[in-house]
Amino acid sequence: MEGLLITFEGPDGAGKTTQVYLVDEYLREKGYNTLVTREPGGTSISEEIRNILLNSVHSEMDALTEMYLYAAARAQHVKQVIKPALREGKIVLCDRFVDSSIAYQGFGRGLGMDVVETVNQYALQGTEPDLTLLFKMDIEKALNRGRARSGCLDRLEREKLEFHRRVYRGFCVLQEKYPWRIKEIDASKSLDDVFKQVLKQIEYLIYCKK
Ligand code: Z5A
Repeated sequence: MEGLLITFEGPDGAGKTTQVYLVDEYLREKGYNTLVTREPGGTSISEEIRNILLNSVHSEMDALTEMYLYAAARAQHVKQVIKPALREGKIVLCDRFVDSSIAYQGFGRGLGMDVVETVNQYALQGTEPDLTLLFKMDIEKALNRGRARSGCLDRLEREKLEFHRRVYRGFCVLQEKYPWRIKEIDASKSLDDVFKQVLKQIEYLIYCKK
């Protein structure tokens, strides 16, 4: 089977990371070759960029700088990690990807979808997700879940609720624009229930690609 890129998207604290690891364990047990990675991050350069992006010290960061830094981290990640893994036939499970840039920088920061998509076309180098699981739930509840877990907030988590609402709207617009790729997961359910929804989508994708 050719490689597959599956991305996990949605508001902060919706349960994406938890599900990435559950899926990884499940697929490995079934004998699939998987790779878990994340954005921003996934390479040493991209992880350094992540530290700059999330550091709450940089409260003066301009929206354009932010967009380019996410795209720069992505360009390195795609070239160094994602493309080689896909060539090797791996199932790549990526915790956030380009849709987060469109939602957070395009809608949240107000740069607009077109600008962010255009800049990211270069970063993506022709790579597109085969499936995107969009974790949807009440954003306040999701943010509270994340905050209960980590305690201290990064630069984006410190943004006002209104910012996170615009981001969420961005994800919904993307879902309407790319319904064949972006599948909704009801993230308000229990861990097991969310896992069942996630597996249903992934197993269908694997069945279609066989
Ligand atoms: N960002 C951007 O602006 N532009 C971009 O292009 C990209 C990213 C790629 C990265 O943050 C930040 O960068 C992010 C978007 C922005 N900022 N914000 N805000 P990150 O990688 O550090 O964090 P995150 O991706 O936003 O997610 P997170 O905090 O790790 O949350 P999560 O992965 O969705 O949730 P979780 O860690 O799996 O679970 C959170 C808690 O809920 C935890 O205690 C779990 O045990 C619990 N949980 C999980 N599932 C459930 C269910 N079903 N029920 C009850 N409790 C649950």
